[in-house]
Amino acid sequence: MSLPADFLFGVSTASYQIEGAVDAEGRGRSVWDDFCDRPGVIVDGSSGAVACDSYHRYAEDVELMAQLGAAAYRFSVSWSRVLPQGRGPINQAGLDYYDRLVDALCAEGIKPAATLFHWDLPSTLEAEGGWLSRSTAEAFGTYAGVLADRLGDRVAMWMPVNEPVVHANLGYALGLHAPGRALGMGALPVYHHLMLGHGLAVAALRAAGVAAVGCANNHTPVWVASDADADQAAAGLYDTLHNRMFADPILLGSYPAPFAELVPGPVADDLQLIGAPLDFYGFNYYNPTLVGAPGTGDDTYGAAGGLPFSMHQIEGYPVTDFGWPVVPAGLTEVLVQMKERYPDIPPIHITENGCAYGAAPDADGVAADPGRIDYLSSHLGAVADARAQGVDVAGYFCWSLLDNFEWAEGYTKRFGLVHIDFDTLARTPRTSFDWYADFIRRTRTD
Ligand code: PNW
Repeated sequence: MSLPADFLFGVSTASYQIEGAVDAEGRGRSVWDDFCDRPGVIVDGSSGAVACDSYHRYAEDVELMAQLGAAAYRFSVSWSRVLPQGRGPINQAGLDYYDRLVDALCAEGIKPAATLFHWDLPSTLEAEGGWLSRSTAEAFGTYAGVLADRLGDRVAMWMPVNEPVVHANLGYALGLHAPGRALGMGALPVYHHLMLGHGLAVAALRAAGVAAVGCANNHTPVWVASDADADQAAAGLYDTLHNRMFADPILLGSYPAPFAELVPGPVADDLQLIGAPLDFYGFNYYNPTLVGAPGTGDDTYGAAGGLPFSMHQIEGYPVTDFGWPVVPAGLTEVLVQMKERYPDIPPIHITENGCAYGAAPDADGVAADPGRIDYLSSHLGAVADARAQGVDVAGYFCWSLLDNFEWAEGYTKRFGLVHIDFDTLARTPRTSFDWYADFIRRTRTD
């Protein structure tokens, strides 16, 4: 059970979660700036206004990655830093920041891997309906071309949209993330426009001749709460919504039943774009999901939107600081399932996997996080198991390099290999950082 010497090891972050500098040189506002201004939506009342200040401290962060031995860095570009109005005039200072970051990575031999949209939509586009509007998808395609023109000669991997399912569900169906709309099933146009945005971005990136284009979809094995017919039906529906609604159009060029008929717009033409071949399939995994019929579980999802399923707590596994169960076998299970469902899937990269454990430095400056070491080692083992069963997994990006702004959880959940003191912004690598560095080194040389 091992990984090959050429396996791509990386770390992952996202713009609004680490950059700070929200008032820097020409940056426009994003929906996350606006959302954080609403009272009560972020548990600690915080925002990403400063976060890790990586906009100013990126050189230190690249140095940490060099120490780690990371071969790739997945970061995201803030759309409103580059195009303050979402389209139209370019903010050169914003583009210059990503240019410097990419150069610094290349100087260390670290492959830049860029996500174009990790949830921080320019506020001007939200005012036009955000992802409910087709025009947002069109603006996204143009934005992708702007980035390809400037960074296409050096960025090794491109991922248009991070986790469309999480953004659509939490941002537009449930209202727990920006832009804070609680539309329930009324969020369906968002699903399609995120996919159309993906397709238009892929076309723009291909036209510019960039190195490799993929995606970054969240997947979860869906477990059924009981054998009851109603539970099985609800779990099947949730599986379709979470695992197939964004993978089918990308990999098969069609939407799955029963949602296919409900998707608005000139869908047949759009699917041509959306189903264009990719060089890799980016895959984010955290934990399995246990689902039953509405009214049978905690009902966070069902109660919020009158949705046709209900979420159950998974018992019998260790949990992270987030309360998420640690189930490495779930990663093998869902990877094997992907290969069965999509035999022609391109090579998979795990574009996110990680856990919240908040260990702070002790009096000797040691931040010991054995829980994260267990999590990472067992999930890397799960990747090796999937490979042994014939799934081509070519890379793994740990979420995350740094503790950061964890969306509605503010700074209360810490996912970093590196601890951040949010008062001083001091960076302290945890013991998991040393463990991962050693794992990378051993895999490369064994
Ligand atoms: C991902 N869920 O979000 C995101 O891509 C990251 O920005 C985030 O920091 C990380 O995972 C940890 O949360 C998710 O409710 C948010 O299933 C919520 C869920 C999954 C992923």
